[in-house]
Amino acid sequence: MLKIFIYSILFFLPFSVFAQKDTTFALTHGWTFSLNKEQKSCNATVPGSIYNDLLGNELISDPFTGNHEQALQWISDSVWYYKYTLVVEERLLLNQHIELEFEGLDTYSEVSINDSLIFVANNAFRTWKTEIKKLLRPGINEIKIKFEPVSKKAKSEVDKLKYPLPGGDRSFVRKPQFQFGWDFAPRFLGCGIWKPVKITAWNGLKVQDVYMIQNNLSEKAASFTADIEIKSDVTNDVSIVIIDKDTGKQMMSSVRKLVKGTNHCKIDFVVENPRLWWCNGMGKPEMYDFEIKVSDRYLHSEVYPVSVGIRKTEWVQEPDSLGKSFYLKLNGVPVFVKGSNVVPLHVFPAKADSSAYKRLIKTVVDCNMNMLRVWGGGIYEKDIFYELCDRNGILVWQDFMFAGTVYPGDSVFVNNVKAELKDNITRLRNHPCIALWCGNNEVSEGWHNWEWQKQYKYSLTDSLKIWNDYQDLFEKIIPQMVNRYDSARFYWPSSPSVGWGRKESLLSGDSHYWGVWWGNEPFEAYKSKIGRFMSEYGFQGLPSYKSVQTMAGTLKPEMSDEEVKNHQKHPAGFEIIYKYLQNDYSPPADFSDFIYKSQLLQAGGITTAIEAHRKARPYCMGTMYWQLNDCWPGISWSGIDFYGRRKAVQYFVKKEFKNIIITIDEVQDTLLICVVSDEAKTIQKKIKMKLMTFDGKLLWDKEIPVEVKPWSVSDVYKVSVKEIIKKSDKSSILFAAGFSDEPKSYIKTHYFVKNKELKLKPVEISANIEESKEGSVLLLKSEYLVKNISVNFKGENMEFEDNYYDMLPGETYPLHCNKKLIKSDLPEVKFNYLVNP
Ligand code: BMA
Repeated sequence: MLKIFIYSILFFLPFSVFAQKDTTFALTHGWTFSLNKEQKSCNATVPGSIYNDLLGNELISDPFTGNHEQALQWISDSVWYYKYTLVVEERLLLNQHIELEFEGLDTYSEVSINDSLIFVANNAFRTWKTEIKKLLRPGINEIKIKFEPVSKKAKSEVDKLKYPLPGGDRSFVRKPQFQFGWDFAPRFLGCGIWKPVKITAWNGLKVQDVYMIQNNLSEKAASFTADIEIKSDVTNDVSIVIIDKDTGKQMMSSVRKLVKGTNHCKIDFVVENPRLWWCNGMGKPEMYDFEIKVSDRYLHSEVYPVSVGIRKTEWVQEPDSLGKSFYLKLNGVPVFVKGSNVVPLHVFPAKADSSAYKRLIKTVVDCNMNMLRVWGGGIYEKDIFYELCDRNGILVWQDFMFAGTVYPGDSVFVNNVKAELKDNITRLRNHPCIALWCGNNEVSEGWHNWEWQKQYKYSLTDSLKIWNDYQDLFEKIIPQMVNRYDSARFYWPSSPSVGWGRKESLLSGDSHYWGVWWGNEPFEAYKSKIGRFMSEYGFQGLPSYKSVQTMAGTLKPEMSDEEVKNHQKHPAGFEIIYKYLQNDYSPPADFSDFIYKSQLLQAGGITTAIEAHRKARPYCMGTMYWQLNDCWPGISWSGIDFYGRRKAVQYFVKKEFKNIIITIDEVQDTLLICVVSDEAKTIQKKIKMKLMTFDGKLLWDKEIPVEVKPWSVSDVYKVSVKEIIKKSDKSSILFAAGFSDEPKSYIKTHYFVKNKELKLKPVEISANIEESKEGSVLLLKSEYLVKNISVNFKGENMEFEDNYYDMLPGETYPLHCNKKLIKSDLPEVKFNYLVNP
């Protein structure tokens, strides 16, 4: 016995005495950068970007203000050097493995350690990781990165191909496509270490990845396979334990044999009586947090956290008399998707911190959305984005990062893309929020409808080759990769499936309907151009005057100022807004009035679309407007501007996305009141309706009970317009309808003439303040109609729970805001509303 004991001590000694504790540390502080090797270095922020480092060192003017953009292009065309001094203690070198990992390098870069080259990186979407133990020495070590300009690198690729691609340089460069300039974004290519960098030292074994595969799901049980990828130095037995962190329950324990190298240990386990993951508005997004503990007899052990949401998703496409349905079933229940398209939160994505993501997702939840589309011209979002979507029940339509051009088909490009796909699919596949993978944004649409063949004079052979490359990438390679790494998830090759100019676009698949805006069709067209799943449609609205002041860098900005124009990236943006505006609104008095009216115009247009889409359920099962947010202080289609201020549309959307809404339509001589419900159960409601003059005279009213059936669209009331308005002046009366259990600002209003024909005049608004738990309540009242009131406090970023609604005459409207206001603040509360000259 003693012999065995001594023997085993001797056997384990070399391992146990020298076994180091695995450690991971981030290389965040201490980076420097310079323009060339000789120049003095300045402090750099990592993760970051060259533009922010230059700005942080006060070496350039703010790229976001005025028209500095042009003057700062040299930065993207220069070579930049980043450096890090790594002080290595002897202790670190005792570890068997030391790995250096860059989660993201933007883009063409050479990384060396102590002058030995370790990577030549060429894809901002990939992770770059390698062993560096052999290159390290005790004491001072230098990590150097040389970033080559995209323009130089891309040129050699462009020259290799004998025909041009519509995206020019950008088609060849695996870097966020919008950074090349987009119709809502500036052109700042830049470079940098845009995601975290870390060193991991480990010994014996290392868990590389855990893939949680949900097998079967019933009310009683959800069965899983955890596919645990472990790197091991030796052939060895390991114990693997899966623990539910919340309950402490051991879900499964198993001993597995590892061989030297990479191992996949598949462990089955069952969750009994599973709590399901639901999206916002349909239930709770229940999550399970597990810990996977792997340990061997040499005292090597690792605890790997992994979270899952238990749910079943199916994309249904069933032929019907008109075409083919296209909708998502979550846990067996059809989901009417309500959401928006999200673009990167910052042109230099490293600058968007977790609080920016938290604020955004909070707004998304508050606005009753259940899905976001991560648009293919941006980035595979950061982990925090998906974690927040998981925890808040926000489904994600995930595009791969290809947009608005065709791409090369050579093997170097394709292999680079394959590595990118593997990195990102494996990083994201455990997130329950991801509802589908989509190949690209508007690449198929562009090829079929944007006349590239003519514009670039492609020969028939070139055309065939380009289309063949397209099909290879988006219809073979990518689906194969999805199938290999995330086989349970649905893959959809391109969004939209058919371009909006073709009638088939409304019969099946998802649609981007741009007849309004790009096609100059009136907002009314939204009522008939309804597809199965509206994944894009939109209209620009200017950000608030305060935001325009900041972006222009002037106190009295005008639309014609170069500083303002530089923030409007659509070549005819202002003209299009103006044209639509003239149809409906009286001419703006000044730029500030133009801003205000542009917001109302946008809000009205998007409301028309959302109501039409929701009323068309189940034919149409999704509505996602373009776009939710901005990546810089720009003038765009967004609902929330870069500074976080909501435009009018965002307040409207919140109400239009509630599970149960009222719509009012005037069809010929009839007013139609309709109720749309996305609720799973029958709900009893009361609707109050009235017809009144702008100065408060009641002409007609009615209250009706309604039984709102699950997932329904029902006409609940109709009345002849003539019968109720009689001889009243149509330009000074309104019809209002609202649920009796909802706030007054939610009451829907209907007018009988265009906005510009309404008799709207300056009014007196009385305001009082009451304290509330979270801040204050403003009590607002006017004896005459206040149309689209916008309340502001010193122009600050103060959140009012609602804004831009109509205030009916003689009624008091309580308005909650998130700051404490006192009586003496009242003169600082400013109102804007619609007045016609
Ligand atoms: C959509 C998007 C973007 C674009 C937007 C507005 O189709 O996919 O490419 O910014 O239109 O034009």
